[in-house]
Amino acid sequence: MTKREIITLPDPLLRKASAPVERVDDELRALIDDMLETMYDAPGIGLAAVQIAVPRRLIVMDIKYRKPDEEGGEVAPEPIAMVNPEIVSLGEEMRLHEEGCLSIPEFYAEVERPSQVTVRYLDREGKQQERVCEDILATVVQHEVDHLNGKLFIDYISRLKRDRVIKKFVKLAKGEVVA
Ligand code: GNR
Ligand code: NI
Repeated sequence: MTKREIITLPDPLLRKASAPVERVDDELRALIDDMLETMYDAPGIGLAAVQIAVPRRLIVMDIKYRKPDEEGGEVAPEPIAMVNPEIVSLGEEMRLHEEGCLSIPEFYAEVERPSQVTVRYLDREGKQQERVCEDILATVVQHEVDHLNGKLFIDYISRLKRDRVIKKFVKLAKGEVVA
């Protein structure tokens, strides 16, 4: 397994739609393992392939794992990989959750999304699965599927706040000092 570099704003790849995965083979499983290693190391609870500059429709998640030195650590990992995920239904109830993104480091904002979604996807063996995701997993899976469509959680906040955070990352990329 290899830890990969995570791209950040304003990398234009983050705004591109990812292409479907054509076959689930050993090469794809190796990519899934690299994504999991990258996510656990970050640490994060989700990662889309485009965040490691691979614009394919593939996401990984684990809402349980914490690094052993963190509070509530040493929980067994429960990795989930979804190939070509499709949200087939959304629940009516909404939930508000403070989101962050490994591609927008150190910025957090509350986002309201459905608290239950049903996702259809291929698992790491290429078998079609359907899974009902609730609560935090519902939030994360929607955040990850958004990445596959070039959408970021800052698209749900006010334009003023979004422009401010984008500007900060543009300056940072240019090597300018940010207050
Ligand atoms: O690690 C992450 N935490 C998180 C918290 C609330 C809502 C979504 C997320 S996903 C994020 C990792 C990431 O950027 N995935 O794309
Ligand atoms: Ni993200």
